[in-house]
Amino acid sequence: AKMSLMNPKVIKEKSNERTIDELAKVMLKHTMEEGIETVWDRFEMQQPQCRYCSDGVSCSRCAMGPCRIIPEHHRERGVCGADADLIVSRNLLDTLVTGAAAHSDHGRDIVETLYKTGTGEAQGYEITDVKKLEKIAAELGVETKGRKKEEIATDVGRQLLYEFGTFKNKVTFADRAPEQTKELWKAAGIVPRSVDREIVEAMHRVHMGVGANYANILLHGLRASLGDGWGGSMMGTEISDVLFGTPTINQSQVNLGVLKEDHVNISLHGHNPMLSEMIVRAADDPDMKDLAKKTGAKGINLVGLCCTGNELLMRKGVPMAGNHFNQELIIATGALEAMVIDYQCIFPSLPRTASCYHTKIISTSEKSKVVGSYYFDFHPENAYDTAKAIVKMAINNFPNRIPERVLIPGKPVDLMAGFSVEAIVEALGGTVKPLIDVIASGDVRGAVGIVGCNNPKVQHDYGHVTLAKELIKNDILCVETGCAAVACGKAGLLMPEAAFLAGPGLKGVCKKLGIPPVLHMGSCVDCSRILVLLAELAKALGVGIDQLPVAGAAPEWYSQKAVSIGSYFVASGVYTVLGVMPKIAGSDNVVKLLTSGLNGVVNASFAVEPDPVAAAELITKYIDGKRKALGI
Ligand code: XCC
Repeated sequence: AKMSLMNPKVIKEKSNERTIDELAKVMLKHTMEEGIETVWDRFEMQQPQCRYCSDGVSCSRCAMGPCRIIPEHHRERGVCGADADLIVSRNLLDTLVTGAAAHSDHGRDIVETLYKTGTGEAQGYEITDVKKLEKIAAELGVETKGRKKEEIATDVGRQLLYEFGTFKNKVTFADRAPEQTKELWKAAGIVPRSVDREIVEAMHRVHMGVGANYANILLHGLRASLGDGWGGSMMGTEISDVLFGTPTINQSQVNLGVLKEDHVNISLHGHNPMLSEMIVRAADDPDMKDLAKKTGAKGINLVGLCCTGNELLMRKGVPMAGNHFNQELIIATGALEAMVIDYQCIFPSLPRTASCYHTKIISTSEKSKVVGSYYFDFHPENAYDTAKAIVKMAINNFPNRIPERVLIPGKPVDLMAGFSVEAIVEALGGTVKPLIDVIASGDVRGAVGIVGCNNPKVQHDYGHVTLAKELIKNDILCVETGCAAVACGKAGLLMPEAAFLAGPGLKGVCKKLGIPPVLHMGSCVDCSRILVLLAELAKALGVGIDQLPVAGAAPEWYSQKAVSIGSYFVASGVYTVLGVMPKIAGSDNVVKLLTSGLNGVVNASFAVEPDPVAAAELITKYIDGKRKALGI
C-alpha cells in the first residue's frame, strides 16, 4: 500500500532534483511513496540552517558561552574576548583535526593488526605483500635480512605505532616528499612531529586562552593535516596493502543493481578493511556457502558501500553498491539481509530505516555502537570467528525477506578500478617517465585529484561527474578516491570506453594504454596514494610538488576528514577547489589567508566554486599557468 501523502508530481520532481544517479531516482521515488525518511528529507526539515553557525561565528566551547558574533548589533566579541577571526579559526582547526583523528585512528587500527599478525595474536590475517613490507622496513631502518616476515611485521608495526606518540618525533613517510616541498614545510614550521601529537596540540590550542592568533592556529592545522596525509592515512593505505595486497587493475560493477534477487545480500559499509576483508574470507567458507543454499538462496552476494567498499573493490573486485547517499536507498530495496558497519559516514538513523524492512544492521566497533543495531565485538584476536558469526546471522535472515517488497531498481554499470601507484607505474611500463613525457608534450595537460563525499547542498553526484567530464574534455587526467570515484563509476567514466568524452590528447593516451580517463585510486585514506604519485612525479622532474601542473577538488564534500585531506593537499603544494563553502565566511581574514595568503607559505591555496563547470575553468587556467612556469 502506498503510504505517502505527497503528490506524485512533487515526488517525481524531487527525485530528479535530488540526484543524477538513475537507480537512486527510482529508489527515492519509492522512499517518498512509502514515507521512508532519507538524508534529503532531513536536510529539508533543517531549513533554514543557522546563519551564524554557517559563517563559523558561533562558539560553544566553554561555559561562559554560547556566543555569536553579530557586528550589526555591536556584538564583536565572545564573552572571553575572542573576535570573529579567532572564533572562525578555532572552529576550523577543531573540524580539521576531527577529520585527521578519524583517518589516523583507522590507520592505527590497521598498524595494530599488522603488529598482532606478526606476534601471532591476530586471527585469520596474513602478510600478503612481503615486497611492500620489506620496502617499508627499509624506510624505517628495520632489519630484514634472514628474518621471517612475521618478525619484520612486528618491528614495522612497533616502529609505526611509535610515530603516533611523542617519543620518536618523526613521521617517516613524510620523507617521501621531494626536498623542495620539505624545505617549504621547514620554513613554515609545519613539519609534522607525530600523528597524535599534532591532533592533541590542536585541541589544546582551541581551549580558551591558548590560541589567540588566527594565522598561528591555521598554520598548526596544516601541520596536523600533514601528520594525517603523510602519517596516519599513509600508514592506513600502506599497511592495508601489506596485509591484504596492493591493488592491481581489475574490472567490476557498480550501483544499486549489483544486488542479486536470488542471493543473500550483505553490504559492507564504513572504512576499515580489517573487518570487511575478514567478511570476504568468511563468506567464502564452504560451511557458509552450504548454509546459504539450505535457506534457499543461490549463494552469498557481498557488495560494498562508501570507503570500505572502495577498499574491497580495489583489492578484490567486490562490486560496489554505491556511495554515501546510496546507504539508505539500498535498504529500501528490501533485498538486503544485512548491512555490516564499522565506522565513519554511517547514518546513526540506519536502524530506523531498516526497521521498515527485514534488514539487520550489524555494528562491529566499540567506537561506533549504534542504537537499534546488532553488535558483535570485533577485534583482531577474534576476527575470523566473529566474521563467520556475522555472515551466519545474515544468511539466517534470508527467509525473512518479503518477496513482494523487493525492488532492485536496474542493472549495474561496469567499471575498472585498482589504480594503486604501483599499478599505474606498471601500466606505464615500470617508471613514471611515460606520464611525464605525455604531460611535457601537452597530450595530457595535467592531472586533478577529485575526492570527497556527497552533500545534500549539491545534487547527488552532479558535482563529481560534471567536474570530471569538463576536465577530461580539456585533456586533464582525473584520479579519484572515495565517493567521488563511485559517482564517476556509476556514470560510466571509469571504463576505457569513456575516453570518447576526453580531449584528443588524453583520448589517445587512454587508447594506447587501455585505461579510463578517470582512474580509481581507492578509499579516502588512499588520498595518500595521490601524495605518493605526486612525490614520484616531482622527484623525477627535480621540482617541488607545488610546481607540478596538478590540482585537487572536493565538489561535494561534507566530512571533517575532507577538511583534513584538502588541507594536506594545499600544505603539500596542491591548489584545491572546494564545491561547498566551509564555515569561514564570518572572517574576512581567515578567508583571505586560505584563498591567497597561503600562497606565500606553501605556494598553494584553496578556492571555493560551487559550479563544477566554473571550477573546471579555474583549474584548467591554473594548470596552464603551472605549465608555462615549467616552460612546457
Ligand atoms: Fe565518507 Fe569515505 Fe566522504 Fe564518502 S568520501 S562520504 S568521508 S565514505 Ni571518503
